[in-house]
Amino acid sequence: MGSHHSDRRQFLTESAALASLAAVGAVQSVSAQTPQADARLKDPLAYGQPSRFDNTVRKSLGNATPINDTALTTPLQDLDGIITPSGLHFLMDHINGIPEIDPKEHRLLVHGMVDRPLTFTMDEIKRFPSVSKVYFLECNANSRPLRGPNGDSVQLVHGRTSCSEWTGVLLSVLLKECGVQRDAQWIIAEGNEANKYTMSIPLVKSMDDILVAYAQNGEPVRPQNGYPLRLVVPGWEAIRSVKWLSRIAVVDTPAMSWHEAGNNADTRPDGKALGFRFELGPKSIITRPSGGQRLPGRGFYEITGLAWTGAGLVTKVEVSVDGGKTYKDAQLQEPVHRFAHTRFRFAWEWNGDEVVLQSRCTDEKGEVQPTIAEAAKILGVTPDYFLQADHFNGIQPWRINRDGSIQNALF
Ligand SMILES: Nc1nc2c(c(=O)[nH]1)N[C@H]1C(S)=C(S)[C@@H](COP(=O)(O)O)O[C@H]1N2
Ligand SMILES: [Mo]
Repeated sequence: MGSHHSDRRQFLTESAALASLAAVGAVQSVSAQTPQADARLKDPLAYGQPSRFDNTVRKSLGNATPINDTALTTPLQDLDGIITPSGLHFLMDHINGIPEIDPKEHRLLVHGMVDRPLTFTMDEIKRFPSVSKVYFLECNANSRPLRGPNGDSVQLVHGRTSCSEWTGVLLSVLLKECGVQRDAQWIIAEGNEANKYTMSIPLVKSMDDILVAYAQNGEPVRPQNGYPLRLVVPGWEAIRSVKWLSRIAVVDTPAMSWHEAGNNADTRPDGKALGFRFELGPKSIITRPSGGQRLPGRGFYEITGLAWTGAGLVTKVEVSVDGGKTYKDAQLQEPVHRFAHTRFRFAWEWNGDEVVLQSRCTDEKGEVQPTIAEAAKILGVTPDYFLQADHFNGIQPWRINRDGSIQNALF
């Protein structure tokens, strides 16, 4: 482990892939080109803000859990297209306060079962070939609570998912740089907030498509979303997408950290824990019209919403306007990206009767979004399990009453 505090020169000599980049010459330090943060505060045009007539904002779930969580939800009902503006990305933190990290001081250490333990500065990470991908994140606790004062709001129930264009370097590139040893099976990723949030991820996924991201929608990742560096693990429960990433240990067994073996391993009624759940199932939500809204009268409406799946591509979204008796294909808005939110639209004429609207997603693996009854069966629980537990990807019905008001029709 002695060599992991390599200086810049040692990093470059040890790095075969970067040798040619070094010859290109010095790229000016990115941080040196960034204006002072207070320039933004002094000049409202230095960094643009939404119109003062627009009040599209995140909402807090309050004390969602007994620990010191921050839980802020994306206003899905107010957004269009598939990109979540960075300032509206949902937030889930198991900490008190956001770490303030100077990117010049930040380091990523990769060590453990590797031939060459290395530390990377932010400038070094940005010299590797970069990748930009549109990926959603969804908290494993999304779509909870389904009942109670929050149950009628698409934002408060389902707003713990967002979608950004993330830019960074593939984790596999950094791991190859260090030379992963043959018996390695897992990585343990750690954030550098005070309590060192820790997650284990199988090496197979780590060598595949995980991003070590420094940019979100074209600008540096927001402080709350992991500035200056975070993992983005496409298609998997967002608990693995470690923010403020500062250490990766390559190992042969998972850490069984509190966040993966305690807090996020829900216990079923039979006493078995739902630990190490990775890939998210197919899911879709009608965001307009949705709970808490009110239709002004009969006539034409465009039903719209979002679909996503841990399998990769959303291949079909169907909409039912009769509570699931019959479904018709919705239109998918281009471009459709793998592991991204997919926008769907469906033209509809409301005749003023009470109706139940719902959507159903099918993905590239041929998996179909389940009803709540089917979802419960998959986990071996009863539907009311989802009133207090995680991992709900069931169909969300919204009831439109004769007066145009809309409610959650699940419970
Ligand atoms: N370091 C660190 N990483 C973290 C967390 C955290 O508390 N600390 N929360 C995790 C959880 S539970 C989720 S759902 C996602 C949320 O990412 P976001 O806040 O950028 O939306 O980050 C994950 N990564
Ligand atoms: Mo989460």
